[in-house]
Amino acid sequence: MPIGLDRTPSPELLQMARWLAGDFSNQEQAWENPPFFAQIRVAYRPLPAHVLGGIGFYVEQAYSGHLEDPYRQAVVELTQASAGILIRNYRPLEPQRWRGCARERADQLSQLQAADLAYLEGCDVHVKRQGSLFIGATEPGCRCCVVRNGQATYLQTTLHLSESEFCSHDRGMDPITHRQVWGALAGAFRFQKVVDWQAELLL
Ligand code: CYC
Repeated sequence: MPIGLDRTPSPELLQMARWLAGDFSNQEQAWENPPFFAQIRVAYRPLPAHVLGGIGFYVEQAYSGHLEDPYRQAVVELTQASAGILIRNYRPLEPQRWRGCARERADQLSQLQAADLAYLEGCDVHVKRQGSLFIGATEPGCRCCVVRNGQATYLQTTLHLSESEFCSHDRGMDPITHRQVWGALAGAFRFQKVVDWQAELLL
């Protein structure tokens, strides 16, 4: 943890954590617009406080018929920064060990340690509260490197979080042309919470 970072969660940070804690589905959007939006589930499972020392989530994103085989596993840490909220992104070093822990095997997350994670440099998401919304984007600098289908890209993501919706738009961009290589072509994914885990934040 960087020296000087304030660990006391602000009311704003707690609000964001409560809205984020849950299992989300974009079923409505996928039904409305099937060619453009696959049906996806995204789970933000609260981590026990001892894992990162603050507010953290274990994340699994999967196609809705294949929850057992997530295409992305991550850990995010919500921290208070002077200019707003900063989300640090991590990748588990042994993803297969944690597969399924977002939903069925969540009790095993108590075994997770900081040493099991690699911090993803350049992938911090900067978030600001605007009225009843949290709005965020990856830090500037094109440094969040993601290799997908053998192609080097950098990730540019945007986030809109309210009490009822989690909207995100992950786009992989070509580092030279800055054109979009992967990610939704028809705008953001719109997720609604189908299971609420905010009681697990124990704050
Ligand atoms: C990757 N999505 C990422 C990465 C970030 C985010 C930072 C790069 C780091 C990583 O690989 O874990 C997104 N991080 C976020 C967001 C927040 C955050 C939104 C705010 C809470 O802290 N993503 C979607 C779609 C789907 C998708 C449903 C289809 C486009 O939201 C895919 N995201 C997706 C993929 C990757 C990714 C495939 C790359 C995973 C890989 O490394 O292969």
